[in-house]
Amino acid sequence: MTTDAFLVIDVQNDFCPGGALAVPDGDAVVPGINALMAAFPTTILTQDWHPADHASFASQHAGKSPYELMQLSYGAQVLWPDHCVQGRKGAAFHPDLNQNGADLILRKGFRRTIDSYSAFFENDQATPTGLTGYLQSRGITRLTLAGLATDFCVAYSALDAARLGFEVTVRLDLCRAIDLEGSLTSQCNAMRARGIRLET
Ligand code: VGL
Ligand code: ZN
Repeated sequence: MTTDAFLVIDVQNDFCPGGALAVPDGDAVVPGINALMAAFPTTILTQDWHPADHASFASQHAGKSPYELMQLSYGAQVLWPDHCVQGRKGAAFHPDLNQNGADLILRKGFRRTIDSYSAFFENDQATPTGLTGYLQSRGITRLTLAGLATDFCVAYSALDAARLGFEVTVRLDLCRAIDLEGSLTSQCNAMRARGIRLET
């Protein structure tokens, strides 16, 4: 069990009802995530943490609307409503999330020109966040993921973790999805194909 960690993705106000990029029913995951923390020796929280002029925001591109695709330097990027701006209320964790239970809070997406869905690599799939080293140096080999959103930051993190050789479980019952044009189904299929265990 000491080789296990619980990785809780982006349970922040902007992804909960009333937030700037609200995930339907997003806040429903909070009680179950809090309860599950007690079962793990290590819990890590991630926090989407963007500058106000972040390149993933549709507002930064003339004539573009949220949820459109755009080519950025590293490839295709979905454009989002402004969300999780550093230091603002929308970027704060949901007030009921147990932050005291976390060993590490990892911020991501703080570079203006590049998004970071995954907790391991930014969206160029090359720039590391440092999480791999943290986990490996602590001897962690198995990860359980939960949080928001299933089909973006949770799935990207789970897929990277599996590629890096971790044994990965995603607690779908403790995740909620954005589901853009079938993204929930396609990401669940991709995770299954990678050998990730999806628990409901
Ligand atoms: C996320 C879109 C943009 C997520 C973050 O946490 O899934 N999605 N930024
Ligand atoms: Zn974001």
